[in-house]
Amino acid sequence: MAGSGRLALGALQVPGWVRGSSPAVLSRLRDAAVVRPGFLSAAEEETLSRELEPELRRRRYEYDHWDAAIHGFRETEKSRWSEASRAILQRVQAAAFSPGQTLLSPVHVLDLEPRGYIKPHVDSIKFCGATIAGLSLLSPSVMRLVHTQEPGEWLELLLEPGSLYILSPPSRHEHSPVAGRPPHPTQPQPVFSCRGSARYDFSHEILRDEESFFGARRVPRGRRISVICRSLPEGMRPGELGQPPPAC
Ligand SMILES: O=C(O)CCC(=O)C(=O)O
Repeated sequence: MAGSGRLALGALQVPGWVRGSSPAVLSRLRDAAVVRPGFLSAAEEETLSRELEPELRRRRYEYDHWDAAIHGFRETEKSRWSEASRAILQRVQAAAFSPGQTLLSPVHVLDLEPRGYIKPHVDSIKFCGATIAGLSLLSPSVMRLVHTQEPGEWLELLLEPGSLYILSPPSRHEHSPVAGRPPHPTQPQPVFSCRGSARYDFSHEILRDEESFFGARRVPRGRRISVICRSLPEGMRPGELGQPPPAC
């Protein structure tokens, strides 16, 4: 498991903000779970935090619904942004989404209090499309991805404030490592191989403070705000989607 993997000698770290259980997992998810540290400048981080604070402050933190994926959080879905924030979100869109992907509007904003955390979950294909991209503000945190069938296969992402993470399916050009070789040129090409998909084969979670380690490094958790852009589920048109749950 990832928790004991913290001490496992076999755990690999490539580069400084991604570590995984084996070279195979790191290589398989290389393009499917990406972190871009320092994506935001300090001024951009400040712009987003300042804009979000009044809206978030009006809401109460929620705790302990037995089946809830998140503990100690408040949230908002935000459609109207200042011009400065819109420019940041456009940079996220350009960095994380392909031109053909339609983004879900509004943007989801999640505020985890210092003891708050997100339990392991696999995103529902009903509410989330192929790609999610999240900006982290205020506190560092660790996102852990664990294979749903092979719990020994895991990846951890160090999410510093100002970083962007992107979870997406492997590119169309990749092929399943199970098959071990590319499909024959005459075979129909899959849009993407689900094997190795960080979105659907792996659960993801944000670790609670007591478990917040990146390898041997303690990552103390404070209040964390994430600004999450999601693509529209396959085959769905804007406006057709119901209210997505806090962690979809
Ligand atoms: O807060 C985050 O960055 C993660 C959110 C999440 O797990 C989700 O939207 O499915």
